[in-house]
Amino acid sequence: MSDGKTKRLRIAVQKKGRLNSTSMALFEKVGIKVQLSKSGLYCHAIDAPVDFLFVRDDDIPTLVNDGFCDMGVIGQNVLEEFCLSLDEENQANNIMIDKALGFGHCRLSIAMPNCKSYEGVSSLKGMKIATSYPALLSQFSQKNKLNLSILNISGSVEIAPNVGMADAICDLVSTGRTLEENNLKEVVQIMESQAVFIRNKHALPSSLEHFYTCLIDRINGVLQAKESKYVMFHAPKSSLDAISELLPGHEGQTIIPLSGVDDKVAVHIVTTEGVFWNTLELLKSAGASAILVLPIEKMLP
Ligand code: PRT
Ligand code: ZN
Repeated sequence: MSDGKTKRLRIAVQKKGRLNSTSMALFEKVGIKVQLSKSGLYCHAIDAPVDFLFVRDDDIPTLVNDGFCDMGVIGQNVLEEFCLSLDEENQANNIMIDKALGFGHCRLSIAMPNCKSYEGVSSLKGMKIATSYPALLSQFSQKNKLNLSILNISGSVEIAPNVGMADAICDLVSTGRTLEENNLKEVVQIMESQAVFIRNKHALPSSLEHFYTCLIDRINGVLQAKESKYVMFHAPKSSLDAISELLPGHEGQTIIPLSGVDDKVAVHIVTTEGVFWNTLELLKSAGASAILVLPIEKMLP
């Protein structure tokens, strides 16, 4: 674990790449600010007992599993690949997933050249497939009795079929553009992934455990606030209940009298789901007026 004497949490974050800036923006939102130098691999947070270690994402599970870092932000895809390789080597798994973070969404899929036919998973039998996720692909192969030959390569997987190195690939997909550019089609999805906050399961010193609990509450608050909206409108008293029910995921409502108006009230509602234009139009046609939808920055239950 991180050095007990200094009583600071050590969190591993990707140094460069897709998860870096969103991870650091999340930490800033929960009140952990850092001054980053461009080359910095390690930095102290300003107002919180936290140090960040900036590394390649592939190293994060090992750092957390071995206790050099207490926590980390990582894609589920990298984490699951790591956990399977621990199992294969009969090594202890000390990692717990604490929180799915709602960013870095992608899927791990098998893709084949457009020109080859695909008629279900059994079409893949005996194929040579290039991937950076050999353990996940091997698990898929065994489950589906495909007897795949797995070519483990660390980057530019998508070129493998075009240069004759493999029949197909197993790689991350988000928009699908990379596959399209390489004349490949996605045929099977092996897993869905997003960024997760992980920790080493061994206990922290008690003062840090308390800080950590607050940190998770704050992360929950930020994630919930992202989805939630504060909605205000005026409504006739007679149709108040019907109008409020139109808002998805609404949790209680505050009713405020309007001075000089007897038959209408002002209503304030927090909804935990998105509010779309058609919902506002429904509110309006049910009698609501002066409708305002505001974003929520922070929430604590
Ligand atoms: O240098 P380091 O090792 O730290 O970074 P990296 O190059 O290994 O990872 P990086 O930054 O590319 O991705 C970090 C994490 O972001 C991944 O482990 C995933 O959890 C998540 N993520 C989300 C993605 C993608 N979307 C993604 N589209 N990771 C990679 N891609 C790549 C994919 O490999 C393919 O080359 O983007 C291409 C496909 O994208 P589309 O949009 O064309 O489909
Ligand atoms: Zn990586």
